[in-house]
Amino acid sequence: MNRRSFLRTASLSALAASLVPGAPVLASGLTPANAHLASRQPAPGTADYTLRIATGVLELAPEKFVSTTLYNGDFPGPLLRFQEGRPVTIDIFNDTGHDEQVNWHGQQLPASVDGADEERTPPVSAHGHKRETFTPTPSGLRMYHSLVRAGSDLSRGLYTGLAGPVFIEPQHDPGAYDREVFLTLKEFLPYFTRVDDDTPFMAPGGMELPLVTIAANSDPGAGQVPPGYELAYGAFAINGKSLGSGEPIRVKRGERILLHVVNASATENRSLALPGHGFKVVALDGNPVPRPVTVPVLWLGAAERVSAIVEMDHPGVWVLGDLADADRAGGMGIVVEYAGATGKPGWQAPPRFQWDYRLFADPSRKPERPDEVIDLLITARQSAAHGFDLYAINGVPYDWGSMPVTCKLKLGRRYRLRLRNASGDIHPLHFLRHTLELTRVHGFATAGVLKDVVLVPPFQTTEVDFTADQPGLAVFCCHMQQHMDFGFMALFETV
Ligand SMILES: [Cu+2]
Repeated sequence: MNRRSFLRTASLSALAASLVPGAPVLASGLTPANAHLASRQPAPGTADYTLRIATGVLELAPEKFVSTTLYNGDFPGPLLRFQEGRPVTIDIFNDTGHDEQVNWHGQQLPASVDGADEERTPPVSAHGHKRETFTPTPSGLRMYHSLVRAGSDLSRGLYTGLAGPVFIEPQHDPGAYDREVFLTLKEFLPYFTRVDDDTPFMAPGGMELPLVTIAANSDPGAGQVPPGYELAYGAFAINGKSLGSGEPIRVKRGERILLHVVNASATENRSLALPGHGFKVVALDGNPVPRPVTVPVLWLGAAERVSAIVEMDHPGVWVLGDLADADRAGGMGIVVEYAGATGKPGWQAPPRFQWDYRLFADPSRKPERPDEVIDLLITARQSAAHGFDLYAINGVPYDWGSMPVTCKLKLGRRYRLRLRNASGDIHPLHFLRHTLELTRVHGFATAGVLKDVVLVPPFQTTEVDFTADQPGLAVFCCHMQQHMDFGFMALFETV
């Protein structure tokens, strides 16, 4: 057995073991007694970055500390700046008692390092160390985060503070800005509720009645059981500080600030506005948009990123914050302070505005015809999984017992995913290791907007195209942790 197949087998048996309570099989193949020491032997050579996964205490505000799992003891994890096409080495230490996966969200990396159990990436084993080497691509704003099943355990996966920004320097940078500011949005102190507070922020554009009918037929018992658990949070923060507690963003009149915003939420869609200012959106999920447009509000589904230039032309002290009053009051904001300005930070609600991906598309372009169309029908059964809503793609909730391949793709072929959402939720759908081009939104054809997370509104069909240019396994899922954990996943394999 060569090293590679050993690793693969070992990681699979560890996965299998993790499904059987009490089975002490470790990914390293060592016994629990000696694994701790052996796995800590540092590999030779120096890594470009080191990430250490451990529980820690985060100070969100004076005298308000939360306990969670962090990278390098802080939130967000360190900003990792890579150069497109230049290999990097990352040392990852896992001081927790669970195997972890560091997912390189938005990059096109081999499944062996991408960071997902289903893709058979060897995990960073509990109390273990792993060294990863890869060649970052594509350029732009990416992120890294924990990608493990949490289920009902709110101390795991994206419910923790395990997230951080990645910026991959492009080979050519248009650079029409003075400086960059990275903002990572995150909630803390998660708990369950049965209140659904999804923000219906995208133009409804009409529900498709066939999808409503499918939803009703696929869950005839809905309404006769309590609603499934939803996530709520006790604290909100940008860059790990609740509004008013951290350092403000200090600016000068006339400056052009390039904001790189990462929504690192486990479950929430977020918004941001800055009174008296507009956001010129230049990239979505790190990919330059065909048509940069200035908007009064940014909207980001879970794991979405926006890069936008703000002209600092409205002096004062302002709150850059979420539109949801309760969340902003709970800390989802950061102060922007002009040089020489004083006083209490001001907030005012922005003008009414409907976020729509098509704003940033090239209106003259039509989508190219794909080689093949794949239908993915999304349904849900209320409270069907121990009180959680159970999701299915084409009638099948994903099975982590066997982690089957859902669909095979042919290398080089252009596919269209027709995402038919017959559930009442808006889902941030994510395809790992690939870039998706939006080709139909709210019933209209569109082209040119490239993303890796796409918000799919309820009872609508959204279409995205991609080229199967990444050999091997790739996860398709809802990026909301509790949807992902309760069935909402498929596994593609390109051969
Ligand atoms: Cu979802």
